[in-house]
Amino acid sequence: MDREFENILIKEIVRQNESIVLIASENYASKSVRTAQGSIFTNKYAEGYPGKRYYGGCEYVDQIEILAIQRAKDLFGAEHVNVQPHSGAQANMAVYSALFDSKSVIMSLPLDQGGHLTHGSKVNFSGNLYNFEFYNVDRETEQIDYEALEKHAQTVNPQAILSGFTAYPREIDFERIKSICKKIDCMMIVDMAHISGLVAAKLHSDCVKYADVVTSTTHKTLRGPRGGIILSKNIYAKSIDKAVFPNIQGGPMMHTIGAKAVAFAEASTNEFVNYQKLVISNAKLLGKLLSAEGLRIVTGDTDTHMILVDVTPFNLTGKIAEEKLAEVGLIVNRNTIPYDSNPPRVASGIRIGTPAISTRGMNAEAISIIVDCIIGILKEKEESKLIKNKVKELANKFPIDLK
Ligand code: DSN
Repeated sequence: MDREFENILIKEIVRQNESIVLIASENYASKSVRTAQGSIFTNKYAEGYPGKRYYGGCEYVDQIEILAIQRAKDLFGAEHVNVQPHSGAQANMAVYSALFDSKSVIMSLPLDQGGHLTHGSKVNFSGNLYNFEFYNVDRETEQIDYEALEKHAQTVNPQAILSGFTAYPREIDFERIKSICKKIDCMMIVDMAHISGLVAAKLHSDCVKYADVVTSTTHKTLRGPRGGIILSKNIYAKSIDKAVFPNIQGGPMMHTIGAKAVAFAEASTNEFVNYQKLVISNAKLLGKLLSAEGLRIVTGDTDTHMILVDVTPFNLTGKIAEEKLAEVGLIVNRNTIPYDSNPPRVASGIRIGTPAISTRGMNAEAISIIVDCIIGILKEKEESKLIKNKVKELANKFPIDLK
């Protein structure tokens, strides 16, 4: 192996092993997934789709892509699946380019209330090329007010309502959103990147059943390789496939598509359902214990893999909290909270997720140690060196195979 590369890799293995990853969008892919992703399928060009490639020698990559598509269809009950998007952002870009033009109005939640960069932010292609109209969470409940969304949608008359968020801890009522879309005769688009593992395990309301088009990453709660997918009703299949290739992408990453196939099979097991149950119960417990210590949990609770924590009761900003926690090996990200008075670089909150620690097998006992460490460092109750040792000790009790 390249020495310089290996030296850095070893440091990252130690970092991942000895820190406690609480970033809601991160996880540890299995060895089978990583083996597939590191396989010789990386050597193959395969522009096009199975049976319709622009290169010779595609007989086995065709089999791999068909396998990934069939497994994703079975897992999510989707009519059509495109497994080629390199990322969630690429998946969203393909969907917009397939379905909308610059005049189309798409309703979405803004970035500072839990939406994603690709849901219409002005610093992103989405906000520059398309016409987004934002809905909001309610100031009091910090949750989506579906009645207000319906009224807003009736006045805006959008081509689509986009839901599925990056920093929204509560279950989304997809059935209700579908009924709004039906009333105003618009499309329903869902970006389920954060919750796709929960949807696969049937522990979250099912968006695939209701939405016209669903996008996702494959590496968050779904625990696959870093990448994207698009699920849709059959009537959108042709235009979405054309939008992915040849419109916005060239050759698909066949090694990643192979790893997606492996991950979809893993996600269809009972073991995966039990894992997702642990993800949710760990997140609920974290929220409860942090709230008992005086931190404010945005929306008061969680139904998912994440909590959003307002750190202002401790006179901290999200940025400072993130930095203090990182010092002792607790890795989170700063996050705006609804109607935040701080800009995103500073933010008043931190987002904490349990997918990665649950993959390590951490449960209630570990959660209470994590909470002690979080409070210890944020309240400066104990020397950071001591807390860092506790974090390392806990991490070492739950090893991960990263070789
Ligand atoms: N940046 C990802 C997240 O952390 O939620 C979403 O793409």
